[in-house]
Parts: sequence; C-alpha cells; structure tokens
Amino acid sequence: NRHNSFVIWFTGLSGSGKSTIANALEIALFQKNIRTYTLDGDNLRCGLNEGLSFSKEDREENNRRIAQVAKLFIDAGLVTISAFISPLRKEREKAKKIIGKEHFVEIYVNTPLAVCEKRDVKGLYKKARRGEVQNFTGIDSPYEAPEQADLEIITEQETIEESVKKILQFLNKNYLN
Ligand code: GGZ
Repeated sequence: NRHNSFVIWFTGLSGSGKSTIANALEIALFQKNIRTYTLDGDNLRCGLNEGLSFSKEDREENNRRIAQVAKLFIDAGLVTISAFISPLRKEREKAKKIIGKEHFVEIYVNTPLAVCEKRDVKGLYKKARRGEVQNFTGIDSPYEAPEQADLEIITEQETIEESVKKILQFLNKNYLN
C-alpha cells in the first residue's frame, strides 16, 4: 500500500546522470527484494506523453502526468523512481503535492552545465548551441536547482556505487524498514 511506498524523484540537467543512477539504484533495490518501477523519457515521453514538446507548458504537463502516474504506481505498492529534468521548482512542488510530501524523496543530481555539455553523450548540447534544437534546458530554457533536496549527488566527486550507497543509506534510515 501507499504508506510504505514512495517516489524517488531525481532532478538534474540533461546528461547529469539521472538515468544512470536511477538504473543502478533499481538494481540495488531489486537485490533487496524491493519492487520498483522507473519512469523516464523512454517509457513516458514515448508513450503516454507522446506529442508533448519542450515548451514551458508542455514540460509542465509532462511533469504533471508523471506525478499522477507515480502516484498510481505507489498506490500499487511499488517504489517508484522518476528520472526527468523537471527543471522548475514550482513544478517539482506541484509533483510533491500530487504525490504527498511523505511519499516524495527529491534527489538533486548536481552536475554543472559545463560538465554535462562536455560529456554531451547525445550531441544535443552541440545542436542546442548551433540553434538546431530549441528550448534546451540550461542553454535557452531555465533550470532551477533545488534549494533543499533530500539528497544531492555530485557526480564529479562520487562513483555510481557511492551515489547508490548514499541513497540506500538515506532510504534505509527514513523510508525502508
Ligand atoms: C531538454 C531535451 C530537449 C530539450 C530533447 N531540453 O539527455 P536526454 O536527452 O536523454 O534527456 C533529455 C530529455 C529530457 O526530457 P524530460 O522529460 O526529462 O524533460 S522535462 O522534465 O524538462 O520535461 C534530452 C532530451 O529529452 N531532450 N530536447 N529541448 N532535453
């Protein structure tokens, strides 16, 4: 039931490492027999949220639907992981409200723009700089870092294993029994 389920809501720039950490966390939780489901661009933006752009309004709607779906998943008893940029504080607050603050863990994947841009795994930053992609977060669309995330992951300073360990310690202390 929803009382001991919760959402781990990652936020961070494109290329910050949200999906990588989310996947590693999911494996670690699976090994502890905790059932999870990860919501990300691959399964939401390509399905339920197909057709939503990266305009402010569409990101807002993307965010709202993710929060509603996450709420259903935790109702179903799953530890839900969400890995979207979710760039605006107001939107993350809204998600928290939809889900319920006692079921909402916010994790800031803090990787500076310069580092994400240097990694540029998908070449999207280059395209954004050239003007071939519009409304790109961090380039011509805002990102508001959380002021008080429950946890902060500094990917330049920690390995994925260390980040996962840190998250598990936090969850063990506050959410898992
Ligand atoms: C930001 C974009 C954009 C624009 C395509 N701005 O690194 P990725 O590729 O795999 O992750 C990014 C993903 C962001 O989608 P989200 O649903 O997480 O964003 S939000 O929460 O703001 O709605 C990136 C890709 O989509 N992508 N165009 N203009 N990221």
